[in-house]
Amino acid sequence: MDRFSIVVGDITESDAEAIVNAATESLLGGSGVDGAIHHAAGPELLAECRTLHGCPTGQAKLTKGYRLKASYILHTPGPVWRGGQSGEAEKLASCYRSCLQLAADYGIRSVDFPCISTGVFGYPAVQAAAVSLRAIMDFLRDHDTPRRVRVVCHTKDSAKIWRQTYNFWFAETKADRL
Ligand code: AR6
Repeated sequence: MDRFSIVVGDITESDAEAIVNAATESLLGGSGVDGAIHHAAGPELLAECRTLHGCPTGQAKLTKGYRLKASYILHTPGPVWRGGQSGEAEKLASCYRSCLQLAADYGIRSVDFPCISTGVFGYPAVQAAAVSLRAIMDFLRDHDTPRRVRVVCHTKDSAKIWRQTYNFWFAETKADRL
């Protein structure tokens, strides 16, 4: 899938047209990637977020990117991990689908995601990677926009998990290419 890749980095430095924020339902900022994005985008971001009146888990809302290189931010609150029997997987998949659908609606050509829910919200990394990759791949199969999607892992260890999961489930085999 040449429209998709997994990279290591700081998503606040992304050159994608839109980056995704692993937000909280209030959309009023927090720690982790949310805090880093608000810090890098500047106070105008919080001012716009206040006008949005929050966002339910699994859905997404769009703001401008302000001082970021990215033109837009897609804010999505991921599920809190409660052991896996509380609809976490469906909600996590919904975060990715909602962001990608919003990007498609706005004609956004490139989107970078962080590993939603895998920090403060405690979603186990391997399970999150499998669910998230399935949601991304299903969307890209069915839609032409966005053209490019990346997962920006904050650490090499997390990128290793995502790449192994991708290779196990999604990498094309030689037989697929024949
Ligand atoms: N670039 C890329 N990834 C990052 C960055 C960065 N600059 N900083 C952290 N990560 P988290 P959550 C990774 O906790 O679990 C906030 O308080 C991090 O290593 O940011 O969805 C919100 O306001 C991890 O893999 O988000 C919510 O209340 C991933 O981003 C809550 O935390 C997600 O970790 C959301 O929790």
